[in-house]
Amino acid sequence: MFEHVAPYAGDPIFRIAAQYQADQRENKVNLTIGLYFEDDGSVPLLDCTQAAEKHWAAKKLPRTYLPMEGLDTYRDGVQRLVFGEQSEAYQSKRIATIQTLGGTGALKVGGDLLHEAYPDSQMWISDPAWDNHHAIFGGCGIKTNKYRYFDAQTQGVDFEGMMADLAQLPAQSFVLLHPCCHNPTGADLSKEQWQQLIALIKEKQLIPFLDMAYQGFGQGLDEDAYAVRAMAQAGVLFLVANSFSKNFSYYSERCGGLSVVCKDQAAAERVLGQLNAWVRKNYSNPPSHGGHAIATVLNTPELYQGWVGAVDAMRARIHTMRQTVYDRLTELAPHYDASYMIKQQGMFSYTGLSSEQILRLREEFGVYMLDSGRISVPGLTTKNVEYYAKSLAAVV
Ligand code: PLP
Ligand code: TYF
Repeated sequence: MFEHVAPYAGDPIFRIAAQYQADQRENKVNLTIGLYFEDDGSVPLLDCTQAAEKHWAAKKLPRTYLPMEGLDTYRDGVQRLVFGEQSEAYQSKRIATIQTLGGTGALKVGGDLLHEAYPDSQMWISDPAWDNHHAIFGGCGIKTNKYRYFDAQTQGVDFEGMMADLAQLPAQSFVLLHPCCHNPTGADLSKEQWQQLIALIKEKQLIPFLDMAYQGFGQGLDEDAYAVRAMAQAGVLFLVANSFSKNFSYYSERCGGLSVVCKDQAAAERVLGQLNAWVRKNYSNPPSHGGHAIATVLNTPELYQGWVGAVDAMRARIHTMRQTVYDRLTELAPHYDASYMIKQQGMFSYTGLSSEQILRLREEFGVYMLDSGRISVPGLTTKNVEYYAKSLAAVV
């Protein structure tokens, strides 16, 4: 049986991360997978989630099934965090939200819903992309395509190219967008560019799917949600996947949310029913442990303040590392333009290095980044940032 089944090549990100693990050198640097590390190289377990987990464990509740859509308190917390409590869409109850298995689960259920509702529509994804976007939506039966996104010259967004590509699309095409901290490039749209894009989306009647996996890692929790809130305010109907993997450092608990902004409350109720139908067909209902902890943090003022402080600290450390690399390279290799480190934001940056340079960094210096030249900035710490800057200066 299964003689015809092909081997799985694996995820290229995990493949390079494994190469790093196998490297015996003490001064090796891991800039591969998107994980947030503290300055001592550890992955944090936040005080707020530890407190919430204890609180829940002490209640000794039986582990019965959650509803298909997840916990009400969690879903309400997601809406307030993503859209803002003052949002008209939130207050009019025209958003359908479910608790999902991370951001990935939200993308999958959202893709299933979209493909069933609009079977002839195709999905358009930024070039370059987080590879899994193509895999997930392809798995939903949706044909995926690319729109221009990154300008290698400016190391910023090719906004003209992006707008020109999206302007060609038929009505009801799906467009995958990153509201902040674009993975893999770190290059984001400005507020003015979002406004122009929203106008185009309305004119062409496109269906946006916003994937927000790094809320709080760019400018702040509210600031990073600008695109989501501006779109809701403009009356666009769209989907948002949000992930708590990074901003709660809660990767394996698989916590995220899928929100669908609808015309009115009645439409949101129907859409919630369809989301539940897709959850039922995919995995029946979400797990409760992480969900309870996040719901507790989002609904308890002291714990919430603690969480905001933790996110602020993670973001500040990323900023410091970005600035340090920029400052050191300006001194060590003045001919090399490292301004992308301070212009791009969030977890990732595109270094623009050649394949030869990337390979040399890996083999000669033990500095591991993805083949695309993407670095995960939190792999840098006060201990290794000087070594990273010197290694980079040596290959450029
Ligand atoms: N979307 C993007 C852009 C990501 O980078 C990630 C990765 O972490 C995800 C979605 C998936 O998030 P999760 O790990 O919560 O499934
Ligand atoms: O891009 C990254 O590094 C993160 C982590 O299949 C990740 O998004 C990578 C690959 C994957 C799931 C998560």
